[in-house]
Amino acid sequence: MPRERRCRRYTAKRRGRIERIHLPMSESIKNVIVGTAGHIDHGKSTLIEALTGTHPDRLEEEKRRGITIDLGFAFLEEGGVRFGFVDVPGHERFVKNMLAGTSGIDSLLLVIAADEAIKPQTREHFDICRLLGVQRGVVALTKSDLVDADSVELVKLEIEEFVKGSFLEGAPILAVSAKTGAGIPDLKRALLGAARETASRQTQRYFRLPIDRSFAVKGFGTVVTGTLISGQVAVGEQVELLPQNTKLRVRGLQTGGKAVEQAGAGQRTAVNLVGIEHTAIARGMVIVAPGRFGKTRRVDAQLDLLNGAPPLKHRAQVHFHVGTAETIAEVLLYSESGNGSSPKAVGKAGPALQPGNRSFVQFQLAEEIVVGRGDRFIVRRASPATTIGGGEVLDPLAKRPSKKDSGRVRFLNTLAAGSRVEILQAMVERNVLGIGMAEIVPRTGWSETEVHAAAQNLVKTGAIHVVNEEPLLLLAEPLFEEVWRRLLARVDSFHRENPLLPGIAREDLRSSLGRRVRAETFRAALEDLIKRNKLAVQGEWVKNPGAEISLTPEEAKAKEQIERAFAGTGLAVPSVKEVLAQLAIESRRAEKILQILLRDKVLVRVSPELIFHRDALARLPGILQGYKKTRGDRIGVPAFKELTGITRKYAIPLLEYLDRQRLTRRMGDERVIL
Ligand SMILES: Nc1nc2c(ncn2[C@@H]2O[C@H](COP(=O)(O)OP(=O)(O)O)[C@@H](O)[C@H]2O)c(=O)[nH]1
Ligand SMILES: [Mg+2]
Repeated sequence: MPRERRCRRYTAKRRGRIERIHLPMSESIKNVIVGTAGHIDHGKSTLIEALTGTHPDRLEEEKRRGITIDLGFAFLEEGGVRFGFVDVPGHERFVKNMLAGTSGIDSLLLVIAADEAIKPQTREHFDICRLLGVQRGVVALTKSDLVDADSVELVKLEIEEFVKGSFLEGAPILAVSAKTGAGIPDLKRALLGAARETASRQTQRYFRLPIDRSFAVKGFGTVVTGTLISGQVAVGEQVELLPQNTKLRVRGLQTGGKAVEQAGAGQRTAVNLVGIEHTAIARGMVIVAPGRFGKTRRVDAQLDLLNGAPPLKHRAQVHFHVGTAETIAEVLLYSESGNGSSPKAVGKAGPALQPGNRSFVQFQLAEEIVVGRGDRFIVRRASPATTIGGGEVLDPLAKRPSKKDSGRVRFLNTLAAGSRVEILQAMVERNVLGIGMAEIVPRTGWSETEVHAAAQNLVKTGAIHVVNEEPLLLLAEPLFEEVWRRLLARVDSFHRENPLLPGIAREDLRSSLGRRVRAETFRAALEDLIKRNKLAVQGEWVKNPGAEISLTPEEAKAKEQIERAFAGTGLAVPSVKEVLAQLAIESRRAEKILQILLRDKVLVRVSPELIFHRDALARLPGILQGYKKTRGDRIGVPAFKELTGITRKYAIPLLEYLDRQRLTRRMGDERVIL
């Protein structure tokens, strides 16, 4: 079929597709998640209270010790923006908790005490925010009431130097005091300014919420909370808990402390779930739109090693943090040397990754987690526990590295910098079996609509072939055409080798392709070839459209002789062997001609040794009915022999044949004529 026609058909069928899309959220309010960062005791939690009226420390131990251990949350609605604040612990022992909170933030509130200035966790938290790709924020110079104006100016200079060249370069640095309230209104204004520049989160993508807390609420049951990072969710919907693969129903939703019918990306969200104990859910798990995300133990990524970090060796062990999850991972370094396509990540160690450098890597994870393409992650060293780098997930469902896969680095480059169309093409081309929607969506994070649009584009350029539309299955066009060629060649050779057979059995044709071709691909290619009149189907046989069985004159004569031999003897048929032996042609060809007669049902095989002519068998019902009328419906073997004039050797198989044909039914030694 011409290419244009194929792609028009694809477009036409796509019309009228229905996807589960939520209506846009009715209010025009913008949701922005702000995360704190900074050294312990620099006044982060107190500042959140000064801004929102809510003290974010909620654990008994936090209140008693006066330090933040885990994440805290507070809300503020101001100037058309709904702020969700995530307060993080500053203590170096709780960086792990800090990471879980920081992964979902849109904007940073970097807190630095005027009396202490920049301290170790100021640096580490700031590094983490840079590596997580946070785009904007403000700096609050807290405890300004404790120092004089000159000191404030000095610390400001120090901070300007510190953030130079980062996303915070040029961001407001505001002296505030939670104690006197000085500077708090200015800080709110600065936060609003940053919020206005924040891009709205992707509500059109599929729903995902990494869980940071799970608890029980009296009268409601299990509630989980987290920052809703993409898509939307509504009360009554079904969601999937990963990595467990448990389907659960959403009974209720809260955002900003209020019950809502629907929550969207960029909101701190509490989800009341039906059908699970809160103790079965832990931080690091996610709830997602069913079937749209996959759990993984292998992630291909781009890793940036921090300047101050030690060199990272091939197969080094690290802590891998993404979303609210954390797991131990082994790092395989992909080499970009030479032609840029040899994976070092196979076997032998190469040079270590140097501080300040970037590399493609594979993380082999100790535990299954859920990540999406484009997710930012952080890598920490086990001891001493420090942040050494971070980066971006390129392939969340990466395959095991292999020596044979020489195109991996090129593929990762495409994933890092290519357009959607380029990425889809590369993905399809790297899958000899083809790739389906069920794999494309979790690996790319695109919506089905986006996948279809990119696929249509590639069908037009002739790069890929739509093997199946629903569910979508794509195969590289050259591979599909290869299947065509192989089918045509196989049918051709079959005809050549079996001139007396009408064609090759469908199943034999299918298995000639081997296991590297899916059943769907075989079906689609065969269908195409039939439509294009390159092949034809006759019953279970696939053949060349023009192919007819052509007999030589001797073969035609032999065919007549065989038929006559059986037709002329009624039910007292000759032995097959004898008939074939009398023919002038060789036995193998004679056997084939016999097969043709059997296939055309001129002859009927009644038992392995006995063959009858169809005319002889056609007379039997009449004979039996005549017997039934005069002598009753029972007939024994001797009576049957007498009636048909054949010996016991023939009578028994013939009666069994009649039983199978339901003309008679066996009862003890006799038959009932039906
Ligand atoms: N004088 C003064 N003390 C403050 C200010 N902000 C916080 N503090 C105190 O600093 C201590 C640590 O504050 P906290 O908010 O727990 O710090 P965090 O560890 O960064 O969350 C507490 O005793 C606060 O009362 C401020 O603006 N002025
Ligand atoms: Mg605190």
